[in-house]
Amino acid sequence: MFYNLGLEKSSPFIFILTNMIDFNKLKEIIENNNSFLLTTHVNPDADAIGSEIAFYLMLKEIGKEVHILNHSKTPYNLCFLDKYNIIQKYDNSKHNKIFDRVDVLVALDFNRSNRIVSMEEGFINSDKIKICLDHHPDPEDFFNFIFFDIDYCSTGQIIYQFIKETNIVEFRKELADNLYAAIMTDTGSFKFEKTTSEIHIIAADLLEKGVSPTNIYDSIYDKSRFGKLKLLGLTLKSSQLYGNTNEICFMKLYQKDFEECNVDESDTDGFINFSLSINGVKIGLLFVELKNGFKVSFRSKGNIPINKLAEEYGGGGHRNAAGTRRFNQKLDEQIEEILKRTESYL
Ligand SMILES: [Mn+2]
Repeated sequence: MFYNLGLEKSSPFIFILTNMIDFNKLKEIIENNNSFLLTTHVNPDADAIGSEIAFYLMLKEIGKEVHILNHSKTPYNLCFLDKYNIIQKYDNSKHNKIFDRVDVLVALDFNRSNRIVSMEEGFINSDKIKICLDHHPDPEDFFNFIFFDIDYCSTGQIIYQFIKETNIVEFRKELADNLYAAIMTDTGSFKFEKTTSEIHIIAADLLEKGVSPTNIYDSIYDKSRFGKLKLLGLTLKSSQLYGNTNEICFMKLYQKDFEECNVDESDTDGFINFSLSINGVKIGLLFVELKNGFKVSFRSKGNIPINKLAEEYGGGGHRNAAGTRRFNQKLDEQIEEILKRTESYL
């Protein structure tokens, strides 16, 4: 059962059944095809990488040809998930033919083409089957099939549920490790809103498969390089309250800060959350100057739909956590305007 939300040929089929994804259709696509290209969003997090590796392991186990190509290099704290160095960084001159060589293109943990930056053109212009497994709202319509629901805490949870319901492969520890990493991080270590009793049951099941929560947490969060701590210091030092009611807290980082601390963009993971740790603050922003533009991370509390604000600037995300990237634009020229727009969301 599914709702066909698009009648026109160009519209994707969206498989949702009262908050459940139609896994039989996904299984059918997997069974009827032989080669797959998996990819995920720029600056990947553990849900992105964990989902890719889990999906890879599953497809390999049933004898498929699988490639993983990403726009970004895997952040160093997530490399432990990619034990066999399967993930390759996309290089247009080397890989541009792959989009038409495989049977199925699989988008994991993103639903907008601009999230894959250098791979965007090849991906959307391919005439192969394009599928999306994701938990972000408002998917774009360049996919043939979208398996998504915003009630899932993570893309990892979707893959977990798929394997559970279809028994397509046996649930091995390696698979469990990757899905646990995905779920743990996307729930903010089991504290965000979508941390339901069901999520804890899933976590318990993954622990039964041999996952060590201590090892996974330690690998992701407690093996940072020293420069990250220095960078956090600069980030916190930059924090300011904004607006008549002081309900907005923003922080900013510049390229010179990264150079000073000898770190990169991936080391800002988690910093944005400090902006919401202040009593009374309802919206947090982190501005980060990039080599070729800047990015903004947005967080909000309660019912403030901060993804709508991100959308105004070409980005997107979840209701309480979103972001955007502005290429070839100057951070300092836009901060004030973005903060003014932010105030209108209070
Ligand atoms: Mn995710």
